[in-house]
Amino acid sequence: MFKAVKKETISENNQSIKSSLDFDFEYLEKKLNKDHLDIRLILDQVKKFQVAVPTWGVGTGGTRFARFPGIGEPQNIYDKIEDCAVINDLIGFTNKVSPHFPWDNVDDFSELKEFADGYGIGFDVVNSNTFQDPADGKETFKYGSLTNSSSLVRDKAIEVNTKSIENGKALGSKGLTVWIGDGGNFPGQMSFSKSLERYIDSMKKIYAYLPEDWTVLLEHKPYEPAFYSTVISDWGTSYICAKELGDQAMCLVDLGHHLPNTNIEMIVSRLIDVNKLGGFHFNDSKFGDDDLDAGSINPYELFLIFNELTAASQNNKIKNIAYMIDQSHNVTDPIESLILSANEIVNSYAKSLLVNYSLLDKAQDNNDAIKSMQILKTAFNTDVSPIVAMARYENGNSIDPISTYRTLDYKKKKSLTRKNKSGSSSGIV
Ligand code: PSV
Ligand code: MN
Repeated sequence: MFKAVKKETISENNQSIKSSLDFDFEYLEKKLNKDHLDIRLILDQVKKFQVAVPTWGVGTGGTRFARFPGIGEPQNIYDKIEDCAVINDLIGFTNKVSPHFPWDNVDDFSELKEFADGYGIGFDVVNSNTFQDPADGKETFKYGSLTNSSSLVRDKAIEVNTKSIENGKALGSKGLTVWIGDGGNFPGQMSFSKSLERYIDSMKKIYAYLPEDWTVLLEHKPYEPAFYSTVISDWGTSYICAKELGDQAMCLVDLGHHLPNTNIEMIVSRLIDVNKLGGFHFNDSKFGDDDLDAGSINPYELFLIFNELTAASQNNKIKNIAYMIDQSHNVTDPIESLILSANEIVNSYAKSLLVNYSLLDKAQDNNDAIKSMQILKTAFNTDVSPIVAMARYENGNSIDPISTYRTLDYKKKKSLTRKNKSGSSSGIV
């Protein structure tokens, strides 16, 4: 297999800090032992954790106002795969990417798959884009896609989705995420009722096209690009539609797609209970759909989400949840942001593995609010970074991925061949 980062570079960098990691790991092992926690069992689970990187996340994002590209920006899906391979070679937790169509369209998908295979990169759930106009046609999605009042436009939007499924099949994917920007800016602009009916009708056609072993993930979002009403605005609407479509339809929770102060971990629990939690888009936010780096603003919330997931998984209530990142990196090198975000996600997962759920059950049954809260806080406050670093090391990756990455001078070298288009364009991704 081809390596984006040489094995020797990783081991050279690891060599000088391995004894320090051993020291921290042994200290944590003793600490966890006191609570009858076996650090090796936790490490084994952490070593298996995977979260997919969005292909659109390795390019610099932007806002409605401007985009400031960095140097050596990926110019096409092949460059994006290379950047994702750098991330995965350094951390090992991201061996799949989640592509977006038509952004990542190529003429020959088997060639693309072969290229990615060569780097040890696979393809997770694919995404369809009907929030921008299709490049080829007369139809416009300006007034909606799957919910448009024109059946011609709806058919075009359905076609974007069925083509995405075809592309995904060629790439070895097993799922499609559908997020639409459809909605209205004015009261009265559209019928809430008819647009939802049209959504379900269009989705039924996409669902009928789905291979048997595929899942379709419905992604909700309260506002933006529509600022008065959005057709699939919340998890309740998403659930109603997934239920109507059938067992292969599940709900996807993008952490940024909730109004401020929403209890997202409770939504996660509800979707688990109704058997409709299918996947995540991880990111963080302060105000709205900010698409900031996972765990950078509210790491406790991320932990509480994993707390629900781990509790449910220990009770065999969930399987095959698609974990994906969905972020926009406006001021950082996206590779560094994605390295840290994936690690934050793994970190939260590792912390949730420290929670003693039978003790928590008892405390809850005894109405002991303080004890219950303390059980969660103790896990959250434990520094599990030696476990996550050891997982990376034992998987053959970097103990300190950011400093290893910086020794590569990767983007500077890439800038010799990857030429950015001049000027700065706007655009949210
Ligand atoms: C929309 O805000 C979203 O979260 C959807 O997942 C899109 O596919 C993605 O961002 C990229 O625009
Ligand atoms: Mn998303």
